[in-house]
Amino acid sequence: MSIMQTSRPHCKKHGLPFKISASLMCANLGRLEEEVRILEETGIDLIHFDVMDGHFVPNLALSPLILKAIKNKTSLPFDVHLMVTNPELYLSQLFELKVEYITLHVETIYNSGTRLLRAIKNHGVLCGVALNPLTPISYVKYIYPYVDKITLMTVDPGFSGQPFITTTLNKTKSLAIFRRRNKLSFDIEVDGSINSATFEHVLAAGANILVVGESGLFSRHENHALAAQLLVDELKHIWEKIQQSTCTKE
Ligand code: S6P
Ligand code: MG
Repeated sequence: MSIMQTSRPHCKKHGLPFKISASLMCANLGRLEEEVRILEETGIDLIHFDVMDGHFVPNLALSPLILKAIKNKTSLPFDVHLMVTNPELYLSQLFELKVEYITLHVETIYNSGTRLLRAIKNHGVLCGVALNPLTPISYVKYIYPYVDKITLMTVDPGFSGQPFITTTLNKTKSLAIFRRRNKLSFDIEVDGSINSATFEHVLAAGANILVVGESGLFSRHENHALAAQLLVDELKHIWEKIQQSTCTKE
């Protein structure tokens, strides 16, 4: 096991000690129902659902209306990544839709942070906080008691297809060390350009939820069932390699 990983349950479907979260904005938007079913059958763990308001980020993406149309087409849990200036405007809709995770950006909740995080937890929803690449991880010291997951953005939020920001790797390592030293159990998720070029680095750094979009998943093959299978196979191979190299070092 990587020195950065705490002991994590292995997923029953693919047998790996980390989760794979598929970014739905990168799927075929013309047949979302079929796409979520394929992802479920192939052993993907979570649906990553990007909501953008054209204000916090200069782009628009999925919306609660689309979420309503597909939420009950799969039993996979949904993680709603809110890239919006006023996340509180969306919470009641998301509670009604019974999403499993809500992930807010720390940059949007300075004035009402713990109140919003507590409201999410009080509704029985798992709570994530995302940090932009330029946001220091020191904020985690103040929010960790309220969260189930910290998402480190490894690109600037707003678009798929951007290059990985390599300085975020040290943030992931530092966060994993903080988690281990304090015997905490929150998940560490990475989002943005998570693909064959970066899997090994982010896993060795301690991430245990990988958000895969265009570059990591859907561009592998036009048949997305096959694309997802190729991804799972590659991740198994990479995880084995990481374990072997850790054993050799010990
Ligand atoms: C970006 C968004 C992400 C993307 C995903 C795209 O703002 O939060 O979830 O959908 O990162 O993947 P890729 O492989 O194109 O970077
Ligand atoms: Mg996202």
